[in-house]
Amino acid sequence: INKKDSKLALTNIIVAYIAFLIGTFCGLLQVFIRNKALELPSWLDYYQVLTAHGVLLALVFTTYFIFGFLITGMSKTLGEFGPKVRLFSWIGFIVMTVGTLLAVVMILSGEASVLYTFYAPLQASGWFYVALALFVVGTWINGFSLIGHYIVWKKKHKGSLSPLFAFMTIATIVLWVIASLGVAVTVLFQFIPWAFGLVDTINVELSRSLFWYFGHPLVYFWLLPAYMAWYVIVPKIIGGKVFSDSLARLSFILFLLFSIPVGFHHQLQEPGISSFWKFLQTVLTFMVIIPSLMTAFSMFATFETTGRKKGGTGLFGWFFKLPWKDVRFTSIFIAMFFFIPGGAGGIINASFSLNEIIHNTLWVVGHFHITVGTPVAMTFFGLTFWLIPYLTERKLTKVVQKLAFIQIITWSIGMLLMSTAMHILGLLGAPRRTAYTDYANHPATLEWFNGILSNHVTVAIGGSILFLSAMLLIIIVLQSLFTSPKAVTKEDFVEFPIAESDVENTPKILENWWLWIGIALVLIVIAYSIPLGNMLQHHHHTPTGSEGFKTW
Ligand code: HAS
Repeated sequence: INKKDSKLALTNIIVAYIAFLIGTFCGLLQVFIRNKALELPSWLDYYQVLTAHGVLLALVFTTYFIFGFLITGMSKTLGEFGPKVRLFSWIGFIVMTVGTLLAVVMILSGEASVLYTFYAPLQASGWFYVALALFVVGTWINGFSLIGHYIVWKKKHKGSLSPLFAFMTIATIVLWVIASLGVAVTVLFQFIPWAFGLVDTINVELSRSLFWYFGHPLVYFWLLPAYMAWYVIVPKIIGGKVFSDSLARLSFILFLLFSIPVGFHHQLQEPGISSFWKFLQTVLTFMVIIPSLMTAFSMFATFETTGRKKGGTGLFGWFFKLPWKDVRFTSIFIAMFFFIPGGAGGIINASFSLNEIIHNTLWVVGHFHITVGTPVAMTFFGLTFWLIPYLTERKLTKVVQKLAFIQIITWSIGMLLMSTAMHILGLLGAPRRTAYTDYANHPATLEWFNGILSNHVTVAIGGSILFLSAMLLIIIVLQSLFTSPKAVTKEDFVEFPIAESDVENTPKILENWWLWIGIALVLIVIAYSIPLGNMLQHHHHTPTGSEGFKTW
């Protein structure tokens, strides 16, 4: 791609990996604190480290990496950026980065130990919320510049469907913009006035609801770029084609429709929302599972058809024809594999009354380490291995490939140990998010840790292996950025793999954005308007609300 575009993409990816380095280090501290093997110095607090870990990995690493990947793919599939698009992407990057730096300063100075979910009644310095607002506005500028690039392409190619990669990028950005309106509203109208002392009270239930209106689709903002790699890049690496262009597009449209009106499934234990609305959103949550099941089906179909084409016979012969020695494939395959228990866990969480057993326990922490922490993160690793050499025009050396194998295997083992322990401890009742990591040594809690898999040692061993794996990844990133030899011959150049996708039978209606955005908004209004209206009203009539919440 154009050099100027690759510089833009690389800068985003570099920030992602700086966040990854600090974030994973905080993760290491985390497991040792839980194990009581480490006492933090007095100027550091448990919740501060936990906040840094969550914000840097779940929010900063993911978002920057996603933009790096989308920018590269959009420049590759739709052609190089025009000067305006490029300028806006840089402005977006700068606004995001000012926000990120301010947020990191606030967290490190102990002024924002409110965890990555930051909802009320926890309160941070007002500047932390200003930082969040800047970050979100930066993503919008970045997102709209990608939409602008797409519109320019569409105008030049009237009547034709856009390439699958571009279509999926737009769906992801639209999802993000609609979702982040919720967090923007709560930050601007609730948190900033409250944290700067302009008002005395905050409507806690409303803030949590607006947060989760955003917080759930946020997880699909992480997942969809990973799915883009699964749908568009993996088939090319294994020598096949996209299984079905319409299926792929339809699944992204279903995410757009059903990702947002489901936030209450994070609030099933909160008393301020009536069961009817919780149940409605539970049903919609089950709708958003469908596009993931479609994706699983599509992946199996791609693997089987490609494997058979390569001569695999019998029931499972095709399986052995897949390119297992190619780390670009194996990494993402393992990522997919982790999503089977990850997704099943999600279905358990969403199952209304079952949620009572797992809510606020370590199970949830286990769940998100095998959703965002492996399927998504390891897909991003799998992309990193070739994406950075592609952008720096360096070789993907044998050494890097070997290191990459060790990296993904250690990550898998670490995650398996750590998340299994977390799931079991959670079922036994161990709470998440508490600095009382020994649970005051209560006899009932001590028993939790007697199991072979369910003890803090397993978590600590898992966490340490993960940290080593993270450092390996940093070495791979540094080598691909600076020390791998420059590509000279044609074979040296690393390709950006994009699979062929037949659009002949794809209905044009799938690219009718206004239609889908319209339906998405209707669903949001149905799921949210009455319960949010109730929250606004009830707060108004709560006489003791103000002082009560202030002292929480
Ligand atoms: Fe979740 C909590 C429900 C998916 C992330 N989730 C969280 C939190 C995070 C998170 C970060 O209903 C914690 C938030 C906090 O801090 O409080 N989640 C779901 C459901 C899904 C789901 C129904 N979650 C995700 C994804 C995430 C993510 C994706 C990140 C990227 N989650 C919940 C609920 C809670 C929750 C409740 C609140 C819990 C509480 O009470 O606090 C679904 O989207 C899952 C659908 C997925 C599938 C899997 C399909 C499988 C595929 C792989 C195919 C494999 C292949 C390889 C082809 C149905 C696509 C095959 C190879 C072989 C060899 C077999």
